[in-house]
Amino acid sequence: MVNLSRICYRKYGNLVDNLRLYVRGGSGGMGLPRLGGQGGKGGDVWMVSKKEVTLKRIHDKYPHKRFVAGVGANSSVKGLKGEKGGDYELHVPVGITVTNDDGRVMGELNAEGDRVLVAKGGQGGSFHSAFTPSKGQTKHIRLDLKLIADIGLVGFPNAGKSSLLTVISHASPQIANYAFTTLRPEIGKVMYDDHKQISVADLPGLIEGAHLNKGMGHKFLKHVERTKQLLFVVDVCGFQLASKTPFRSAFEAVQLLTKELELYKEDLLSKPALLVVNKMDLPDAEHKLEELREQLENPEEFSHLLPHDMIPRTNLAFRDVVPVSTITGLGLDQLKRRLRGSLDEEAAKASEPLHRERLGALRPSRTPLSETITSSKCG
Ligand SMILES: Nc1nc2c(ncn2[C@@H]2O[C@H](COP(=O)(O)OP(=O)(O)OP(=O)(O)O)[C@@H](O)[C@H]2O)c(=O)[nH]1
Ligand SMILES: [Mg+2]
Repeated sequence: MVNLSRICYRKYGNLVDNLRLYVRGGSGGMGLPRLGGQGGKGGDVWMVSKKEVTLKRIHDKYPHKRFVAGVGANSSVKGLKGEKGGDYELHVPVGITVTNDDGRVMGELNAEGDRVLVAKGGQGGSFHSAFTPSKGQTKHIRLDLKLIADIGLVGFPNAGKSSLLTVISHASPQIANYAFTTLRPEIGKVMYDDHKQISVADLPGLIEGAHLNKGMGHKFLKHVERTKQLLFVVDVCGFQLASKTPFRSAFEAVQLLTKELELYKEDLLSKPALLVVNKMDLPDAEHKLEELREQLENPEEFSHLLPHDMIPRTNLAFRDVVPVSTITGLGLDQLKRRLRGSLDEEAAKASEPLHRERLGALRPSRTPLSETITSSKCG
C-alpha cells in the first residue's frame, strides 16, 4: 500500500498566467513604378507553442513586450520582386488562449508546435496600389495560460480549498475567513512514497454567474479546462457570499457549481469528479452531511431549491463523497488515497487500447478460414 505520510511539495512561485503584448506585422516594401516592380510583403507575427517556455520567461526577457516582424524589401532594378520581410515567431507555452483587446479568441495553442497568426504583414507596393505599400496589422493581444494540473479544486469562496491544499501538500497559499482570499492559482504537489506525484491546483473561488465572467469567472474557469479531474469542495454548513445574496446549502453549492461549469463549457463535466465536504468539525455537520447525501442521491426531488435556470441539465456523478476537516485532519488520508486511486484508474483506462493492440500483435494471425468458422458459430 502507498505510504501517504511522506509528502513533498513544489510551489510554482511567481506564476504569470497572462500577458498583454503589442504585435505588429512588417510593412510592405515599395513598388517600382518605372519598371512595374512589386515590393515584398511584410512579415507576419506568429505565436508558436513550445513546451519548455513559460510566460514568466517571456515577461522577464522582453520587458517592452513589443514584437514586430520584418519589413518587405523594396522593389529595385536588381530585384524587381522585393523579398518578403522575415516573420516573427514568439515561442509561448503550451495551453495558451490568444485573444485580442475586444476579447475575441484568435486561437488556441494546445499542443507543442501549434501556431496562431496574430498580426499580418502589409502588402508590398504594386500596380494595384499605385506602387505604395501598406502597413502591417497592429494589435494588442492577450495570452492566457490555462494551468495544467492533475486535480483542479472547484468551489465557492471560503469553502476551504486553500486550507485543503495546505494540508494535503506542503503548499502554503493564503487562508482567511473572507471570500476571494485566493486571487491567483497555485499548484501544490502531493508526493507519495513510490515517487508518484499528483499536482493539485488551488483555484480562486467561483461565484454565481462565473460563466458570464462575473467575479473574474473566465479567468478562473479557464484553468479547470486543463486539469484531468475535478475536486469539488463545499462547506458542509453552506455558504453566503454577502448579506444581500442568498444563503446556499452544501447541496445547492454543488448544483450551482455544476451549472456554472456546464454553462461555461459543458465538456468539463465529463471529467471524473470527486466531492469533498469540508468543515466536518462544525456543530451539526454529521446531520447536514446525511442531508446532503440524500439530496445528491435524488437531486431532481430537490431541484426546487435552485433558481429555475440554474438547475444542471445532468447531475455530476461523483466518484466519491469524502467528508473532511482540514482542522482536525478527518478524512484527509482517505482523500489522498481516493485522488491517487481515481487518477490511476483513468491512466489504466487510457492505456488499455494500447495494451490490447500490443497483445494483438503478439498473437499468431488467424487464417481467413478460421475466421469464417468462428463467426458462423456466433450466428
Ligand atoms: N471549521 C473549519 N474551518 C475551516 C476548515 N477549513 C477551512 N476553514 C476556514 O475557512 C475559511 C476559508 O478558508 P480558505 O482555505 O481560505 O477558503 P478558500 O476556499 O480557499 O477561499 P477563497 O480563496 O476565498 O476561494 C478560513 O477561515 C479557514 O480557517 C475546516 O475544516 N473547519
Ligand atoms: Mg483560497
